[in-house]
Amino acid sequence: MRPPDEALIVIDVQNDFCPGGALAVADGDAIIPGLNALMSEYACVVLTQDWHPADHASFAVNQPGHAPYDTIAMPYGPQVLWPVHCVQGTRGAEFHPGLNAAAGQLILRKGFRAAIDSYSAFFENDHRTATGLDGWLRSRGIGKLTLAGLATDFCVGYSAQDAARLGFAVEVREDLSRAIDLNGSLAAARAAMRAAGVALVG
Ligand code: VGL
Ligand code: ZN
Repeated sequence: MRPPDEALIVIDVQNDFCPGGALAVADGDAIIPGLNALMSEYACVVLTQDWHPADHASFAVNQPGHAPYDTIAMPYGPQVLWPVHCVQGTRGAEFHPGLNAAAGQLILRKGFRAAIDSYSAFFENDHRTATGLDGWLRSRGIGKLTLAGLATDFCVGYSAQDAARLGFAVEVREDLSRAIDLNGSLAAARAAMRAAGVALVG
């Protein structure tokens, strides 16, 4: 087992991000056996779940004149528009059935406010609205985080950068993560994570 001040955060391993899903990440399901094995090493495991209302502002269908993967200006900054995905209560929003979700002690849902997206598990995309995860981890004595899941260049990447800025020691298991890689987003996310002090391992 890992030391008691370490936690594993498994990001968005949901049906819609796996092959056959609405926003499928190439090979997204290939990481699941490794994630299950890794979860068994940690006394503290958090699972995040992208959890959007059907009228969510990040869905291209809700932005007339725009198509998926366009970027638009939102009041809180640039926002990539996505196909409809991870709608609350749908099968696409459920964890992949192969994931041992029972190992998670906290399921943190994010992106549930229609007007704002939330890639990071710590802050919504305005970089100000907190999810409360920082306090949850701190009050459990956690200081070191391992992150893995989907997608490396969006929810894993933003979560890792925020965690490092909040003062956690952070490593991202790249071998247990997969990327969307939109217009160079993977290279950009890797550089931004490194600049924030995140260790890219695996
Ligand atoms: C994600 C795009 C939209 C992710 C979530 O989990 O990385 N990406 N919503
Ligand atoms: Zn989303």
